[in-house]
Amino acid sequence: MATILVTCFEPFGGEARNASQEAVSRLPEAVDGCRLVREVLPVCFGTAAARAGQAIDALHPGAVLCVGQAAGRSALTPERVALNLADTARPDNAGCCPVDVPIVPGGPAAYFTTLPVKAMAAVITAAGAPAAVSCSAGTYVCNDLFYRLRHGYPELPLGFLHVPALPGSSREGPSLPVEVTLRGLTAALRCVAAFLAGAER
Ligand code: PCA
Repeated sequence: MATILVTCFEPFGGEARNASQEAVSRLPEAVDGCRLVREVLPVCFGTAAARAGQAIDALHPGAVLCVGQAAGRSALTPERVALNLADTARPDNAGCCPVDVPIVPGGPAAYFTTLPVKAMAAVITAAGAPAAVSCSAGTYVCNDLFYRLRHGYPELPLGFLHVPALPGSSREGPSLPVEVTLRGLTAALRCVAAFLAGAER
């Protein structure tokens, strides 16, 4: 049975909850013949990817889907691009606040996802959750994780999905109930499972 590693993030930025963690914790043990292994990551530049890397090295998953919260977005957004740039005015959970620095000095400016983002967006929509392909994962910890993993595991089917904040979170702006996010996330993972089955054939 193939394994899909699904990572999410702990709360950050003074919020009590992170929508990615709430949704990922509600996932079933398996979808469409793929075992799902969950990992909660710290919102820390570098450390998040190191922890995810340990899980990848231990599990040898067939695919990895990293999930994070994007406050301000109203849809689930599979990310197309990881940028070689860390730039934030908001410290991470360890107090790090990189400005205008490359994630991997000398590394490529960007990596594309190796997951089928358009198909994922289509199945999320079909499952009744809002979805759109995104071309920017930002320049904070989510992008840092995505870039470092694409850099370190170039052959692995690997991508990132941003999800909206939860209703009642401390930030103003759009939100989505966790049940809706979970429905979309499950559909996206089914799509990844089908992609893996197709790749094995
Ligand atoms: N979202 C942040 C980091 C952790 C999370 O859930 C981001 O988009 O970078």
